[in-house]
Amino acid sequence: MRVKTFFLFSFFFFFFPGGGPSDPLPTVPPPPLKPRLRPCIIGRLTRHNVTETLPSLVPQLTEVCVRDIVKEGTMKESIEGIERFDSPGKGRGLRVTKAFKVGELLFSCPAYSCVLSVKERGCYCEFCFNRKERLARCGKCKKAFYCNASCQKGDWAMHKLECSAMIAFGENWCPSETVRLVARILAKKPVYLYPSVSDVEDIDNKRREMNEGDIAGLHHFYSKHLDFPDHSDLLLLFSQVACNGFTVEDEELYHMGTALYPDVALINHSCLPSVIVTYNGTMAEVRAVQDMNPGDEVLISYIDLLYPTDDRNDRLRESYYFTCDCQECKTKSKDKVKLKVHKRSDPINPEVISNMVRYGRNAVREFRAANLDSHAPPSELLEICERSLDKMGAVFDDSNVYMLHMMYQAMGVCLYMEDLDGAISYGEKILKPYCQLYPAYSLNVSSMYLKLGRLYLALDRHSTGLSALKKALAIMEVAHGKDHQYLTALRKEIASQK
Ligand SMILES: *[C@@H]1O[C@H](CO)[C@@H](O)[C@H](O)[C@H]1NC(C)=O
Ligand SMILES: *[C@@H]1O[C@H](CO)[C@@H](O)[C@H](O)[C@H]1NC(C)=O
Ligand SMILES: *[C@@H]1O[C@H](CO)[C@@H](O)[C@H](O)[C@H]1NC(C)=O
Ligand SMILES: *[C@@H]1O[C@H](CO)[C@@H](O)[C@H](O)[C@H]1NC(C)=O
Ligand SMILES: CC(=O)N[C@H]1CO[C@H](CO)[C@@H](O)[C@@H]1O
Ligand SMILES: [Zn+2]
Ligand SMILES: [Zn+2]
Ligand SMILES: [Zn+2]
Repeated sequence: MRVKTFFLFSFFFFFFPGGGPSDPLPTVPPPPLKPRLRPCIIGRLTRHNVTETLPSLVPQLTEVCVRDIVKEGTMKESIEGIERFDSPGKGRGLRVTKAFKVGELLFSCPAYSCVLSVKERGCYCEFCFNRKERLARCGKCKKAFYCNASCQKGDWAMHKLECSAMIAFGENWCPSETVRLVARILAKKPVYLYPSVSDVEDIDNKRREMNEGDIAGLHHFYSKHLDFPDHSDLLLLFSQVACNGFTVEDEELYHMGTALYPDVALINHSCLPSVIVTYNGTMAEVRAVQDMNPGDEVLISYIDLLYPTDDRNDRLRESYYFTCDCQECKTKSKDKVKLKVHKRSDPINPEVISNMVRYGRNAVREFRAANLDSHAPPSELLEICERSLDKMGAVFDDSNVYMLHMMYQAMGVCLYMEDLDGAISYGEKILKPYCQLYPAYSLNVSSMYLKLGRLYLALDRHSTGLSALKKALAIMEVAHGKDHQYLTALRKEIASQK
C-alpha cells in the first residue's frame, strides 16, 4: 500500500455454508447509537505487515499502474497548474506548471473505490467517511453505519456485496481489507489489462502466496455477487492494488480504510517530498509542503521517513520495486543523527554499533510479528519494547530511530491499556527527535502533538495540553487545509479549554 502504512494482508477464511436472504434495500431503523470513540481513544495497536524478502517482480508492474485497470481514472486535463509528463527511464510523473505556496491545494481526487475498515464501523459513515456522532445502521446486517438514508442508498451498490454475506457467514465473515477493496473494484467492472504470462510468473513467491490466499477469500466471500476474471488477472490485480492502494488515515493517523486514487497514484516518490496527501471524507487532497516553482515535479513519500537511507530503500524495493535516488538518499545527510549513539570519552567500537543496528532491526520485526499475532497480550508487547529499549539504550541515544520506533510502539500499547501516564512519558521522549528527524510538515509530528495534547487534557494539564494542540494545529493548517473538519473540531476543542 502506498503512503506510509503497510497494509495487513491477512487471509483467514473458514468454510461455512453460504447463501442468505435476497437483497432488498434495507430500511434504516431509528438510529441505535454506538458511542463515539474519539477523540481520546488513541491507543490501538499498529497493524503493519511487511514482506521480508526482496521480490523480483518485473519493473513493468509498477508502471502498469492502477490507471490501466481503471478506465475512468485518467487524469483530467482540467486540473489547472498540473500536468503529466514522462521522463525516459523514470516512468511517468506529475509536475506543476505554475507556482504553489506551502499549504496550497494542488488538487483533490475522488476515490475510484474505497472501503471503510471493519474496526471503524460505527465511527464513520461507510459511504462518505464522515465522522459523526449519530449514525444510523443498516437495518438488515446491522453492521454498516450511515449519515442518513441518502448515504445508505449511495453505498448500496457496494454494500450489497457484503450485507447478506455478513449475515450468512456471521462470525466467520473475515475477508481482508484488500479483498474487500478488490471486490468493489470488480463490482465496478473496470477494463482489465491482460498481462503477459511472465508478469505474473515474476511475482515473488511470498507475495504470490498472499495473493492466492486473498483470491481464495474473494471467491469464498463474494462469489454470490461477482463474476471473476481469470486467475492470472486476479493475481495481477491484487499486486496492483498492493502497489497503488492508499491507506486512508485520520488526523491521529489511525487507519480508517483503503482506497484507490488513480491521479494520486501518478505521483512519484521522494524522501524530500514536495506534497502531502490527506483525506477529506473519501477524497484525497494533495497540498504543497514546500514552495513549488513551475516545472517542479510533484513528489510524495510512499514510506515512513523516520528511518535511515538503507532502511527506507529496503522498504521501497520490497513494496514498490525501486530504489530512490533523491538528494537525501544520495547524501544520507540525516543518517548520522538518526543513528545517534551515546557520547563517550572512549568512542564506541563501530562493530558494536552495527551489531546493535542489526539487533534494532530485529526488535522491530519481533514486535511486528508479536503484534500481528493478535493473541499476544499487551503486557507481552510492552515487554518486548522495554527489553529492546534497555538493551539498545546501552549504545544508542534516546533520539536514535530504533529507540524511537520502540518507544512509539510502547506508547501505542500504553494507550491500548489506558495507561495514560505511561503513554505521556514515551510521547514526551519521542516528540523532540520527531521534530528534528521528520520534514517540517509531517503528519507523524502533528499526530504526536495531537495525541500528547489530548492526553494532557485528559489528565487536566490544561496549559501544556493547549500548547501541544496548537502546535498540531499549525502543521495541520498546511497539511489538511485551514477549513478541514478536523481543524474546525480542533479549534473547538482548544476554545472549550479556555
Ligand atoms: C508515521 O505515520 C505512519 C502513518 O501515516 C505510521 O504508519 C507510522 O507508524 C508512523 N511512524 C512513526 C515512527 O511514528
Ligand atoms: C504477514 O505477512 C506474511 C507474509 O510476509 C504472512 O505469511 C502472514 O500471514 C501475514 N500475517 C498476517 C496476520 O496477515
Ligand atoms: C445526508 O448526509 C450527507 C453527508 O453528511 C449530507 O451531505 C446530505 O445532505 C444528507 N442528506 C439528507 C437528506 O439529509
Ligand atoms: C472537503 O470536501 C468538501 C466537499 O466534499 C468541500 O466542500 C471542502 O471544501 C473540503 N475541505 C477542504 C479543507 O478542502
Ligand atoms: C511510477 C514511477 O514513475 N516511478 C518512478 C519514480 O522514480 C524512480 C526513480 O527515482 C523510478 O525508479 C520509478 O520507476
Ligand atoms: Zn455519509
Ligand atoms: Zn447491511
Ligand atoms: Zn530518497
